[in-house]
Amino acid sequence: MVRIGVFSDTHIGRAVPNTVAEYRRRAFRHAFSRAIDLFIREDVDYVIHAGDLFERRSMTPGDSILVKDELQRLVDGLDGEVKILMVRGNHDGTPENSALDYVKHPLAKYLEVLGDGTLRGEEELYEDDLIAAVGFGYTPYPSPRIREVEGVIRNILQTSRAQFKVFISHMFIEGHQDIPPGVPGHQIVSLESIRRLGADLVISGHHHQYSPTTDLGGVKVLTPGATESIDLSDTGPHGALILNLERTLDVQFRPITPLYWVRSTAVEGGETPRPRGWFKEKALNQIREYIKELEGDGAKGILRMTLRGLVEEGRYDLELELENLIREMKMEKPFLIHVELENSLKEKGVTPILGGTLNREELLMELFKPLGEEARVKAMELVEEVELTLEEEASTKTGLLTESRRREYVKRWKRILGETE
Ligand SMILES: [Mn+2]
Repeated sequence: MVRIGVFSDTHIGRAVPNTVAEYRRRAFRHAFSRAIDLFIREDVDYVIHAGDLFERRSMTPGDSILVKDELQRLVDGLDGEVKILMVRGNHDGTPENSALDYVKHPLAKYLEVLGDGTLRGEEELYEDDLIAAVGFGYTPYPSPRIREVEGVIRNILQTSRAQFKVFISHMFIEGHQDIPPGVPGHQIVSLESIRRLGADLVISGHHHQYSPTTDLGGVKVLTPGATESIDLSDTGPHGALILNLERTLDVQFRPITPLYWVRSTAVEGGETPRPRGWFKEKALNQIREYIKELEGDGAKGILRMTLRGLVEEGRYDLELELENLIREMKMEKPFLIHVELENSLKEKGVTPILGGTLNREELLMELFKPLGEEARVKAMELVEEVELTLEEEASTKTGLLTESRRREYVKRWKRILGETE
């Protein structure tokens, strides 16, 4: 029997939101260590990480040392009888400048980073008697790219004489994961593309929620999800997978107890305009409830609270008032680490410029309408790319990109608008 420990999206170095940066950094480190504990306890033969090991833009030297030490602890705890396979995620950096290099070299004997060769169309394979593995590193265009290299992948997997053929990737898979709305088609890979690869097992990171196994008749598709809430709105549960491979594949999801609770809640005002005090009262009650639960459990926690509805006046004053009260509550009740307020209130009599019911994609479509169909598609693509780049590369202090990076996008925007320089 072969035992494989699988995890993904550990985002070591993530420190969002900024107000509780160091709490969050510790929480991601904690989850990583608990996953390593699990793999040692389960005496696994392989560990697979499906990308976003790090969050490169905010990671510190301490973060890479922690990961290196923890992987070394894994190797030692299993008497050197383990192989670690990884692919690069969008937060690990580019193929030329990947944070995975920080741990790859010190652990070279045990660790193999796969996937960037495959993206270039090369035959890249990890292989022993038991398993053959092909990786597929992050690309913003996985759907067309996988079609281009599918022949290469199928060929090396088919020629391998290993017992189990594994494909490791960092991408969205249609019909398997619950993909958030607004993700463009070229970022979503179809199950049909997956089926054609010739793998027995397909593992994908990128999606932060664990998805139960999809069985394509011979091909099993797995998403372990993240080990900790990446965004405060993530519901979890978060954890790692233990796979037992014999004739059949047995998949077990093992939750990881987080270092701090993360909870998301909302105060819903509905369509009726309500006074400020109404929202304040509801919000404070929900926070008190949360504190009670935390105290009961002896746990510390972060609460994300969305305010929605129609307020009679002073939506920003309300926010300030609440923030002051929350500050006092935190001093008094140290179980409460932080409340992240999302103020989505509308004020009575103030109509938004564009209809308030549009979702993000509809709003962009509306905004770019005057450009005409062809330019509109390009503009939407540009927005999406800028958004992704901001998330991966923006300075954690200013939230901005470097001048040279910005210039690239400005140039493209001008081209879309029909200007040539
Ligand atoms: Mn991720």
